[in-house]
Amino acid sequence: MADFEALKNSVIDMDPDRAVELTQSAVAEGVAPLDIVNTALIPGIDVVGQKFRDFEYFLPEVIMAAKAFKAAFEVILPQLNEAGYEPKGRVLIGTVSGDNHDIGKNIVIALLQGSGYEVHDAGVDVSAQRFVELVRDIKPHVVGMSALLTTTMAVMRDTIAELSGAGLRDSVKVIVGGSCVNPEFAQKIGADGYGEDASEAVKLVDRLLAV
Ligand code: B12
Repeated sequence: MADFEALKNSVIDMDPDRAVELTQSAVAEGVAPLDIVNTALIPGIDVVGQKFRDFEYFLPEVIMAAKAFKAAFEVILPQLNEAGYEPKGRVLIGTVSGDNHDIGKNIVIALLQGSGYEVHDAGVDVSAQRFVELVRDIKPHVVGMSALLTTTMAVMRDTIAELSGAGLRDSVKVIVGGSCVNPEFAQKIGADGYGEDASEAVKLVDRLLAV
């Protein structure tokens, strides 16, 4: 009998080896991959997000828990694909040009993947032109931009302008985040939304795509 509670706790306890072991045995028992994600992994990372907000967990704990989550998710991913798993949507996300901070972006990616999105990581130091190229290639439903440096915030505005110039603005929802950005700035540059943290990012994408 698959131990969902133990698997959930392995994410909360930041234990990738245990997470992989429990996921492998659940898969071997024939548990549906989506059940593993929805019943154990997402509830686990949700608790981690909550602990982070409550200052009970700090950055190292979140990164380790995200690693445990990712390790288990990698075991399941081929099964999900075989099961004809349909992602909820496609998201492209990157840190804007001039900015190399990626810890927050990576947490957003882990939570979006965990909640069923296909996420393409554009990496860091991504220029407006590069975002446009990637939107053309990947055709995401949502583009997310992260910035932590006030000096790089303007790249978000430039990217939206470039997307409009390329005739692509209406084909994607644009969301922004990072500690130097706020809802007023998002509105001012014509983004479709702002997410304060990774859980908010997931809720925002769900809302924008109405899933
Ligand atoms: C770690 C860190 C670094 C690391 C980065 C390591 C890495 N791989 O990311 C290193 C040491 C390399 C670094 C370098 C620099 N840093 Co630094 N750094 C930080 C620090 C301490 C933590 C950032 C962090 O990871 N926070 C934790 C994550 C989880 O939070 P987050 O990024 O905000 O992400 C959350 C939300 O914002 C949101 N989110 C994030 N992105 C997105 C995107 C979307 C679409 C959505 C919806 C949501 C969302 O969800 C995330 C998860 O909840 C901050 C200070 C701080 N307390 O914020 C300074 C800070 C950001 N750094 C700063 C500076 C100045 C620099 C340097 C210029 C220093 C220097 N003189 O060299 C360089 C810049 C290098 C560069 N070109 O990018 C300043 C920025 C000031 C400003 N406002 O402009 C800060 C604020 C420190 C300070 N108080 O002065 N830094």
